[in-house]
Amino acid sequence: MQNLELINLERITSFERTERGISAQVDGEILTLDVVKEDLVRLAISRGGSFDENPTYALAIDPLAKDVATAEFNVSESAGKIHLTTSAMVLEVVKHPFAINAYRTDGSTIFESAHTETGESLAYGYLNDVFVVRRKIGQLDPIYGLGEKTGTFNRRGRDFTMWNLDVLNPNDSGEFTSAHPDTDPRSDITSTEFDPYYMTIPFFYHQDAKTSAISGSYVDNSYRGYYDFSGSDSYQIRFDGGQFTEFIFAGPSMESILQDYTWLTGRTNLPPIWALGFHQCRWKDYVQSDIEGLAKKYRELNIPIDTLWLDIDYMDEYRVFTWDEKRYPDAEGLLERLKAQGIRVITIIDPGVKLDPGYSVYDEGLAKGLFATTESGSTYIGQVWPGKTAFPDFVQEEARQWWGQLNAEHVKSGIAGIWNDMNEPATGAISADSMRFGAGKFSQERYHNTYALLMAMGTHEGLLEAMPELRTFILSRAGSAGIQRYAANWMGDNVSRFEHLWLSIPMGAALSISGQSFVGADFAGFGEDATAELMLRWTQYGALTPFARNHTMKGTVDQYPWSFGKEVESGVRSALELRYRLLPYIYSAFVRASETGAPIQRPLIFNYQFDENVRNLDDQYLFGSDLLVAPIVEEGKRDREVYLPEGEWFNWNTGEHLHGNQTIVADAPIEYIPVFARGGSVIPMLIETPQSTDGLAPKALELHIFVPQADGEWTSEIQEDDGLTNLALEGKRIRTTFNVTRNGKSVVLSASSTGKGFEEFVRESFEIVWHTADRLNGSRVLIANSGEAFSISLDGDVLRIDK
Ligand code: MIG
Repeated sequence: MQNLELINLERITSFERTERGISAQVDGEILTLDVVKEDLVRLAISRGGSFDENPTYALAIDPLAKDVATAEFNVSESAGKIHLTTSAMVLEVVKHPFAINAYRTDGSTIFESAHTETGESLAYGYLNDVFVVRRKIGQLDPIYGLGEKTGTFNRRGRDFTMWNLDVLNPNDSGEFTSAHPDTDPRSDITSTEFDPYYMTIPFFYHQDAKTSAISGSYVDNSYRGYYDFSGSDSYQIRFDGGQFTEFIFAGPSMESILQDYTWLTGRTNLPPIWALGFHQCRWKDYVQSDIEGLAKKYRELNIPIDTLWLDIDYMDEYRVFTWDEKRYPDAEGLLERLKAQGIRVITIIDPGVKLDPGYSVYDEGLAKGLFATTESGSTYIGQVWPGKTAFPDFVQEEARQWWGQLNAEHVKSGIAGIWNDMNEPATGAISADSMRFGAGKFSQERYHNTYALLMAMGTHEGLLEAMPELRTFILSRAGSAGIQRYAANWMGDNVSRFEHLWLSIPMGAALSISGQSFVGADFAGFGEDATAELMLRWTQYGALTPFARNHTMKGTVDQYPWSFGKEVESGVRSALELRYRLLPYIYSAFVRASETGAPIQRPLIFNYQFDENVRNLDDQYLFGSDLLVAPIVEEGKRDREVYLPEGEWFNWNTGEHLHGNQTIVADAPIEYIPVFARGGSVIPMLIETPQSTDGLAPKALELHIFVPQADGEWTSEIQEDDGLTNLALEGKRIRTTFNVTRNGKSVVLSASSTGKGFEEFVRESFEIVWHTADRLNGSRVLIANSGEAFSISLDGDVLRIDK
């Protein structure tokens, strides 16, 4: 990052108390501090003496609106400092040299402005459109988050650019590769350290290495930005435009910060259950009968699958919202026949609209003035698959509505969901710089990073219009803060290498703690040829990530489950069968994510914040709150080290009972990867593997109880609902909370239920499977249950059931 001759803000000359905090004059600019909640404040500094009042699209709510309850606060002044105090924190503004510091009520630091050795203020500097904020950091303090970034989960020691990028396009990535010498991995777009990537989320966590306390920072700005954590005692945040608006999360728990962050920027909608099934995609010039053939093959081989995806070749010469009728003479019939086999179809939609007078989408966009323009007012032209293309100006609400209607029309044929690609926006060999938004008012820089979010917004509305009773499913490549409200994200064009399998572990975990929990990477890699072993290892891992899709690039070897011989085929089948049997568990994790933001693919630090051993752990993660997954990330490995955090763990594959706080070596024969269940958890599973989620209404569910040796109490939860409509939000569901209590020899599993139930509900029983450290392992009891409370106790050898 180049060094700038910044002008620093130096002196507060006056201040006043406002309805929500403080407003102060600082060298001709206005600084505002607003209390949102007792542990969440908003800082803002004007540009040229005024604030940009246009709302950003990232926020799901206006946190300063009159109807949002605020917390009590106090304003006081002493010894050249202004204090804004809530019950959880105090913000301290030093008048000269200007600095802002924040502390929790117990005195621990949330953040502190940096200054030079001679005391010069580095709290806020600017130069023309750029602003820079510099803060102190302890030498060993980890940094987490920032969404879709490469490299290790701990971001410390590196710097990052915030700019949505079509990574594989050399026209766009050249600027970034050429910034580094050939010896630097960042000079290679396929390296696991290349930066930037497809998405931009300026939200990070700063952990105090000594106390493990965590604070959070979200800068609500969509211009190009830079975060530099390479310094030993300070870090810097820079944006090249817009105003400084930052939300400060006092923490100290990562969980509460994420809850607040997702309150601000929104949470994952409840997804349709079929989106949690297995997805088969491939970029290839298929014809209709190929797709029918794939469905047939999956069913013949008894490999579960929920969707087949159509990449760009289904379109008529890449014109969006059309079908190539030669390749797909009877698209509707195809969709119907697949649906009858429980298979849904998702089609790709790029934002680039072919410049083609006579093509209705182009004509309409042009006539209504809904395409992005250049400074002179003419339609901006870029390049995507159809050649020269125009781009919808999604900053205009009317353009989003129009796009929504086009999607609504498109899915009427029976398409279940939409895949948004090239939405960085990617413009091929033509630079996007001159593409302007808001009918020419705004620069590319201002909304570049927001483009995919706005596209997803419009698409979401369109799907709701076409299928008002159903939950929507959109998959997006690019994205920014808030994208989780509308779409899932896959991690773009990775390559078929073990190191890219690894890469997706910290990347998925980081996205998940950055608000986007519906994530997954193409398995077994998009570019290059997958080997049999990579295919199997990646499927075993991918089956235990939130979004599970096999996808590969045109021209690479086939990577269907059956493409690598019988051994891989049966390994892939078992991996996918495990996912399908775990669907009640996975679905319940999504329900929680939609309610609290709690991640599904979790870094261990989320649950074990005080454990120093997990700070730099990025080759294992928690899948939901109760399963620990340790993928095989190297060719030829048949075992690996696994760190088990505190508590007790059960090896999922062997049943072995293990104590936490230790690193073990777990077996990983080619048949499976290491997975562990947390002691005290209740993991719900389907008894039989369905071939798809379509029409799924099991009569019985298995509950796996992992009984710890130590005394204690543990809770888990499962939600059952129709999986398709939003009626669950009105209480048409059954939510069961399980309690496992151990007290000496006595173990009690009790359950309570809430919810009104739903029509499709047919469950009549639970089959309880006990996992203990000793002889009871695997023993089963069937209890009648259709959503009522129950209690079972195990006292020594005696099992008692109370209803
Ligand atoms: O320039 O639609 O990331 O998943 O298969 C390539 C073709 C365009 C990039 C996507 C990839 C997709 C491919 N697309």
